Amino acid sequence: MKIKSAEFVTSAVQPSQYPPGELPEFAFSGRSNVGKSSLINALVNRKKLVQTSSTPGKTRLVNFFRVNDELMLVDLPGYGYARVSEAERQKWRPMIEQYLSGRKSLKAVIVILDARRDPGKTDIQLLDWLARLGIPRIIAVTKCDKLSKTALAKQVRVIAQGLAVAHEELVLFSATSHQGRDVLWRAISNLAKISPISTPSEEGPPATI
Ligand SMILES: Nc1nc2c(ncn2[C@@H]2O[C@H](COP(=O)(O)OP(=O)(O)O)[C@@H](O)[C@H]2O)c(=O)[nH]1
Ligand SMILES: [Mg+2]
Repeated sequence: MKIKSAEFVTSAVQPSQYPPGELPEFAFSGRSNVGKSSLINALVNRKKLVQTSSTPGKTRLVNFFRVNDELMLVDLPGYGYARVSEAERQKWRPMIEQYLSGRKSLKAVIVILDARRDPGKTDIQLLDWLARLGIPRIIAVTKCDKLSKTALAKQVRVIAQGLAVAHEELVLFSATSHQGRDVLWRAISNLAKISPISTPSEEGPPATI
């Protein structure tokens, strides 16, 4: 995917504040501090399009980013951070639920897990919601650079088993090495029905078959 432009559009707490759903949309979800913002930044080749933080649990908004005027990337509030109150922790739930159940332009959710952690109840619940709503998912395991090859292979199986998915389904990612970036773009482009390599200016005449 050639990134020609990537820009912040708006932050929203409720559907009335969402931008018009004119472009195919992809949302990113995962527990706080999983590396969600870093993954989006790595995808669009920007260091700071999305704010990253070593203090988890800060993002309470649904943030929209437009890429190439072709698609929209959405950073959903992170869930399950232990050091905030239960009431605070529960705030993400209606926000995410509202977004997932009502957003017509949503093509898929990228569910992000930390390579070093076992999946939690909320991760499983999220996958369950998506299945029930009929929303396609892409499961990305990030921070892969933090584990040795052997440890990673082992942990990938643990994660797949915990989520009850085939381990081949997991996209191994690293925001530091950009491992998995192309695989993720290919999956997104396929679902958005846009070409991962060609851009309007690069497109030649249509190929004859
Ligand atoms: N080594 C490594 N660190 C990462 C990676 N992704 C995120 N981090 C770090 O993990 C912390 C949380 O990342 P952030 O993207 O803000 O997580 P978010 O809360 O899920 O948006 C930050 O200190 C990042 O620098 C990765 O792929 N590799
Ligand atoms: Mg974040």
